[in-house]
Amino acid sequence: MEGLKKDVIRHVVSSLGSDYASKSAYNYYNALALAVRDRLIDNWIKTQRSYYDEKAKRVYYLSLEYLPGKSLMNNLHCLGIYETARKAMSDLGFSLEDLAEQEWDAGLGNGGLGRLASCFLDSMATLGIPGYGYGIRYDYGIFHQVIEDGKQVEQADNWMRVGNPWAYERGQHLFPVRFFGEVKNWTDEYGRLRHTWTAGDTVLAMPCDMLVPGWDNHHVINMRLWSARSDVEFDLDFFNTGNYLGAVEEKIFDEKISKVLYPSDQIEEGRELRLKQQYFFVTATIQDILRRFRKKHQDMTELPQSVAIQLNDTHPAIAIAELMRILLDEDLLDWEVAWDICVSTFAYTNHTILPEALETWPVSLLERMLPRHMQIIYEINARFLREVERVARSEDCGQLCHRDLDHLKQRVSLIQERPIKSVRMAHLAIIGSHSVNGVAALHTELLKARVFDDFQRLYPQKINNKTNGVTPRRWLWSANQPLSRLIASHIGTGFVRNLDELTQLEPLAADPAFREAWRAAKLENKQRLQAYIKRKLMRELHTEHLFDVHIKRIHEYKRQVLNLLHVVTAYNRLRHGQAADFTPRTVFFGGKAAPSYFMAKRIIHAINAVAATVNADSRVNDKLQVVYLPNYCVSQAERVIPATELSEQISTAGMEASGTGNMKFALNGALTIGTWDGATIEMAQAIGPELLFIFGMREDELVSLRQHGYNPMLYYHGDEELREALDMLRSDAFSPGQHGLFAPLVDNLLHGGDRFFVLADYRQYLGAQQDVGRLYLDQEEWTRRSILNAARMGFFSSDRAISQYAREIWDVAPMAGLQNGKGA
Ligand code: T68
Repeated sequence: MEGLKKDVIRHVVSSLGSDYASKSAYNYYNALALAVRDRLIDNWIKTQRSYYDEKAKRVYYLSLEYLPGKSLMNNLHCLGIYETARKAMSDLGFSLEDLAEQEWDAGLGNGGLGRLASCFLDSMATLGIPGYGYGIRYDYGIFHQVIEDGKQVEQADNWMRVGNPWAYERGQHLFPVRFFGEVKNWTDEYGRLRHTWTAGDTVLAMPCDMLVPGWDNHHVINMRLWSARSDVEFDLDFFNTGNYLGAVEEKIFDEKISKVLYPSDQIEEGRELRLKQQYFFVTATIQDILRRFRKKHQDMTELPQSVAIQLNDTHPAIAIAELMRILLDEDLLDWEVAWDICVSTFAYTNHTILPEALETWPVSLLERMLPRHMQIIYEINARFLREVERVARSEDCGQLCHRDLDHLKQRVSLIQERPIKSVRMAHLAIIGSHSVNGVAALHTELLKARVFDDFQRLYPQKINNKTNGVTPRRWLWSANQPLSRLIASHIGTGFVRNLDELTQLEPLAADPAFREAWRAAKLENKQRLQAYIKRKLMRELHTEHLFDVHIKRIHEYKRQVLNLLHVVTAYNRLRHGQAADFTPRTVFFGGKAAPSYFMAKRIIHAINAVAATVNADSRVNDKLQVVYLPNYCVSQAERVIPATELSEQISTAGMEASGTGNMKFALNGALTIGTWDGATIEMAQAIGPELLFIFGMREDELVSLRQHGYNPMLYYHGDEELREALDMLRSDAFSPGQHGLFAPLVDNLLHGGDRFFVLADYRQYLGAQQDVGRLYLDQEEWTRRSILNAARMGFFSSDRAISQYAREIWDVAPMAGLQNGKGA
């Protein structure tokens, strides 16, 4: 401890240039972070060296998004120095919790996809897998959400304004990134046509490294994030021609590339800057991968034995064309050889079946910005369509393909003609990869049967499932110390590395003393949340209420509106005196809406309007409260999830690819009210469906309902409580003076086809909520189920997921000596 204290003081003085006697929490947080980073960097260097020494096959995870959240607590826990740090900082006059508050969340992602990437890096580090995360260091991460007059207002997230003590900026290792320009043809000595891309504009990619430690194993992997730097300073002419301000403007223009994260999830943002970001990221990453590979290899055909590249959705899929370009134009390989290398190296993960989220780029834009890549994509397509023709004519594809060959070719082509001629990035990713995976069993089945059914017939081995997982280090151990300590006191700490060990809790569910201790831990978390809400929102929570929580991005398919209709119905019953047996509850909502997503923003407004009415109504507010948690983010989830008793996972069946929040809640002992969707299905199967509150129509039932003509008006007319709730929303019951404010929401349900079947599931949802309320009154049974839920969540560790990727997709093994955890 004395060592750590000395290091912190030294950093306050010599790294931050401050007086250690002036007790600034900001300085002491930064100094502590630097002292922790010192303890990581030796192991990071040793880890990187060992990869070279052992000629290890490396895994590169390419993701435009990461959501690491805060690093301090997680890193202290991984290093096993949390207690030491707590005491050291207390000696210096600080509470560790307060210091941790100084850190800004690294919000370099939108939601589940970005958070999954961060969980996966944590697992690679813990399992000893030679992995690297690659991404973009956005200057502005996901916007900061404030609620003003009930509405979402976006503020810039200038997360690095106060510096980032965790990152190493490596300004000396810059990679050139080129755009535009033209392609020149030439003939090589064997008479073959060759191509050279002479590009117009150049910017530079600067690496910023963040260290990702494994759990208690000395293995530290790298997350390398690229930041755009202008090459203007390198081109002295620019400054010397006298156009100084012009040169500076150009510099600013170049550096715009990594300025801001696109804040939309589940819709495609077809903007030129977004494509620039993607290519900027991809070419810098591929150059870096090949630089490392070429240190030990001359023969490019050995690449797939040394390198696996995982594409996190299609956002980095242009990497396939980029690697082809390098192999063809720089290494001068033949097409077939280059293509084999690509396909064997790449693998692609799909995260959505929503058609509006499948990425396409206009051919005209690609031709201008990346002309050589567009040529390569055309050539990939021509060869692929010839192959399709061959397979379709062969016996093994059956008559179906054959008869309909032209249509089949149009459907699978990399190019779609309408509404504008564009490249389908998912098709490029499928064809250019040896593995295509979905993120939960149902999602993968839907990919095979619906979205990519043609590809499933063409390549029956390619599409596979890897159900998501979450890291127990952050989402149980670090976020929920009260519960973790209780668990550890009975079964030891092995579960942090091997989550299956939680099954040892099962017998304890029958032990009344253990149940009481479990409830005490939950209560401690609820009180902690209560204190936080009081500080942040100046609201008093009732900890004896059932804490019912719905936090995730706001999206119609996630159906926050269904939850809201339940709240309005409960409010009506209480008002009308029809709910004598109502179990008191506080309903929490939280989540960001894409700034351009009108309906999602209106949903936020409606939730806040209903909350204002309910909370102000003294007839009901001792029994029902509604809280909107502004600015939902990773660190907020870490506070809220451990305090949650009921987890809302109520997406339209078939629409949520997996979900990962669902896993975090159950792991922390919340019971789930949910639909038969995404990974919630597998959770129900692992836990026992009777221990969750499953309701609503299943995916196949919705398909048939849609086919037979779904008429939401039937539900409206047939259900009095539903009608009352919708009419109140449509009139100005919750928006006095602003008549019609929420009419678009209601009209969308009643007259817009209710695409997400809110009305169809309303009655069943109410029934399930009734069951929840009843069970909560029996605290012994509730607690028993809570324990069993957590005990059976072992499968949903990201360690299991990453082990499967490693074995079944990447063909990599953990580093020697790290398989069983402890490092040398
Ligand atoms: C999520 N996808 C899935 N996308 O919705 C969720 N999209 O079911 C799943 O659990 C999770 O991925 C992990 O597999 C997203 O989060 C995005 O954030 C996104 C971002 C940009 C463009 C499109």
